[in-house]
Amino acid sequence: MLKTKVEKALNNQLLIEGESSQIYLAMASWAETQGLSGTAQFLYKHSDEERIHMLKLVQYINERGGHAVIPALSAPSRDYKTLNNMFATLLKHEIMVSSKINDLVEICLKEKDFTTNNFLQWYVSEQIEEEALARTILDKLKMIGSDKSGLYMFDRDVESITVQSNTGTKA
Ligand code: OFO
Repeated sequence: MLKTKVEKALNNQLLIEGESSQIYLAMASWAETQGLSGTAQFLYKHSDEERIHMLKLVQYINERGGHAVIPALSAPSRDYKTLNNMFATLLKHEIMVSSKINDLVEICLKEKDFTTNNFLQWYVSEQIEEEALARTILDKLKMIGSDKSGLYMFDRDVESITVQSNTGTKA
């Protein structure tokens, strides 16, 4: 049975993951309107992954005798100005998510909920990978600068940019 404090914190994380999914969906839609179809596909996929992060939490909370409450989600920004700006926003968002996951782990340890701590370790590793991926993409965009053919190739290849292809840590 989940302790109230842990259940509340997990429900809060569920909201963050749901909002992440909406943010990436908004980014995908913006990219598509800019003719960046590769980037849009990358972000649609990322949005689906975030929804799965949320779903895992919903099921975990309920399996442990809690109640996963499905929250209202706030509207994400609709305009991201430039690709660079959008991925910088994405990285900042992932850094915020990582810190929320760390806070959640801290609560579990304080409450001696080692099962939930164990469950959360998947999110801890996932965050390391997601931050690394966002940094890799930003580095690439910095290199490209305003070079149109570089941007064309970036958009064509972004779906295959993975942490493994750049750091050797993950597919
Ligand atoms: Fe982008 O990460 Fe979920 O957890």
